[in-house]
Amino acid sequence: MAEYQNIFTTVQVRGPAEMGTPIESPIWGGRDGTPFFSYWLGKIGDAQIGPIYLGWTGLASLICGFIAIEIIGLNMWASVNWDPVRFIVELPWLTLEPPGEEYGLSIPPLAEGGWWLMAGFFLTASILLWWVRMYRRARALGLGTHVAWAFASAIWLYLVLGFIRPVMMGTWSEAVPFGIFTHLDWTQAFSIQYGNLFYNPFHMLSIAFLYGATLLFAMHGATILAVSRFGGEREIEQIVDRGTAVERAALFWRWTMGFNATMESIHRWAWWFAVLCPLTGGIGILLTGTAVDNWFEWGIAHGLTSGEVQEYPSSLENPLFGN
Ligand code: 07D
Ligand code: 07D
Repeated sequence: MAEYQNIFTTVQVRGPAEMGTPIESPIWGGRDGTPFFSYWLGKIGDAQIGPIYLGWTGLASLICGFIAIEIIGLNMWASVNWDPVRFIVELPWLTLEPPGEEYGLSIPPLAEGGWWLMAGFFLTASILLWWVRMYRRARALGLGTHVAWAFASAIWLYLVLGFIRPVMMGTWSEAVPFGIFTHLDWTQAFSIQYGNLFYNPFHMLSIAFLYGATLLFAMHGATILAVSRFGGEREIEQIVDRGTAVERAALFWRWTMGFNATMESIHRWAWWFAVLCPLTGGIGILLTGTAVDNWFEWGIAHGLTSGEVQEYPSSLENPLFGN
């Protein structure tokens, strides 16, 4: 009972900290920090904070991530003459740009993209090391490695955007800048330069999985909350007993739409939709400029559009196609 909480039973019972299963680590003791309890975090999750497993890959990842953020941040700060107020106020507009086209895939001077290349290297090292950490922690706990592989899908899109595609195009200048609004400008420019990304079928697939993942998450989250009055978020006994929260949840969907997922399959639905979003997206980006130069023309050639585009609002000129 002490560990049972839901939104209706917000009583926080304090017992001794739960240290988790013992682990063997020949080099490093493994977990750091004395656990403590947070009332407010207890409102949205487990009130116990720590201990955390740092380990070598975790430590190396944090160091690389810190170096990357440091390079990006200091370059941004330098760009406003080291003025701390402007740095904070203008942060969303500040940027660290990739090298110009003239440098191809060579290493440019620091101020002309060299810092960007270095930041990218450390950010990538940090992300990959974090992936190794996730994989290894899952293995250490005897889990499947599903979380690591889902993360790998996001890393795939990230690598396509910033490394694989630029290498295939023969220039770092194709890559994404490090900046909050400039990366949006890049996204917009990319779409226009390659003829409107909406006609890229893999962008379509990626969007379908993005929207689908949101829908599934809403349905699943709502279903479990709806049966939490019967203890639906609890585990095994709910899954095997008749008349339980889980059976009601399943019946709800069978009655409303004829079909219901199972307690296991709903999580496969969620995993695949989420994973397929950046996976298909990465394919779409990789094809752009390498196999297909203009998605609008590709759309005409493959019958997606006649080339006649209805303009909205009809009173305005369309800046993409001219009039
Ligand atoms: C809520 C989990 C927490 C993560 C957060 C993001 C940073 C960046 C960098 C100061 C859902 C932390 C952000 C560490 C700090 C500097 C230089 C995840 C949650 C809160 N984008 N994008 C954002 C990244 C790309 C696009 C926001 C990263 C592509 C559009 C944030 C990458 C394209 C919009 C951000 C990346 C693209 C955004 C909120 C990497 C096509 C928005 C993100 C590494 C895919 C939205 C101002 C969020 C926005 C937004 C981060 C890549 C398009 C700054 C780290 C190049 C259209 N992106 N993005 O909540 O408000 O994610 O922008 O690939 O409208 Mg982006
Ligand atoms: C970015 C994966 C990498 C992130 C990693 C995380 C850190 C920080 C720190 C926790 C998001 C690293 C994290 C470093 C950690 C802390 C604190 C995943 C990322 C590894 N689009 N579009 C997509 C829509 C248009 C364009 C995908 C919609 C226009 C480009 C998605 C619309 C133009 C690209 C999507 C729309 C355009 C995309 C991204 C509508 C611009 C991409 C999926 C309604 C004018 C990307 C194939 C994703 C892609 C992408 C949605 C419109 C351009 C489905 C809904 C036409 C260039 N768009 N888009 O998961 O894959 O991203 O395309 O108009 O590159 Mg788009």
